[in-house]
Amino acid sequence: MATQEVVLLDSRCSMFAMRARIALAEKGIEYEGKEQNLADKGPELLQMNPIHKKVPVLVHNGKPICESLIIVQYIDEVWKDQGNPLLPSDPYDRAQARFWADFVDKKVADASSKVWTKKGEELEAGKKDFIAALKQLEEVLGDKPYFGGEVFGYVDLVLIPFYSWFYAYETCGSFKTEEHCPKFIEWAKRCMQRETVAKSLPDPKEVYEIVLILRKRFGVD
Ligand SMILES: N[C@@H](CCC(=O)N[C@@H](CS)C(=O)NCC(=O)O)C(=O)O
Repeated sequence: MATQEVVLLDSRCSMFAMRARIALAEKGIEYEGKEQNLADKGPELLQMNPIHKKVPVLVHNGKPICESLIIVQYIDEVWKDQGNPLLPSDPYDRAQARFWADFVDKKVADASSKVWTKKGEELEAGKKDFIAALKQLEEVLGDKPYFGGEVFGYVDLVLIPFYSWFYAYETCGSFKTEEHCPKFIEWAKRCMQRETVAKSLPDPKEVYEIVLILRKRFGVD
């Protein structure tokens, strides 16, 4: 393959950016990571993602690709001969994997954000929805080691970044996920043994520090 210039507009504790980092690691792609200040967005982010103005953005040979699910699929397609295929080859299995990735974005992301940004009844409702979404995912996982079956795949990659936020969710919401969803935690620990995942996720305490700052900024604390 000709020389590739790969840049990731990144943010260490963004679960969406973590997805891009894991996918790049899975394919063994060398890239330049550029940490963005989301409280004061720089010109490169605004130019490369003028619609949403969010990270991650993958800039491949000068051209931007936005939205983490699209970025991961792009990486899987462009570097298809490198490393583990992330999406299944069968069209039906691929559609199912995309469905559950969409479920993660709609249900897990939404409920989990309520767990650290809300209080009182809204917090309780967020916790309930969060646990319900994880229980649903446990059902999908069944007895398989990964959502991808015997191998780590697209849904595993899309979901595992949330695990680095569990300490913050549990501390803010005073609950233990493991008491409700032990199989989910077993799956998460299995994924964390994978080098590509372990090196792409931040320390949960680092996430918690940021959550405390954001809670003050949003007026939660
Ligand atoms: N749907 C987007 C979500 C990306 C996103 O929410 N990124 C956050 C960081 S976790 C961000 O850049 N926030 C800045 C802002 O909202 O102004 C994706 O999957 O890439």
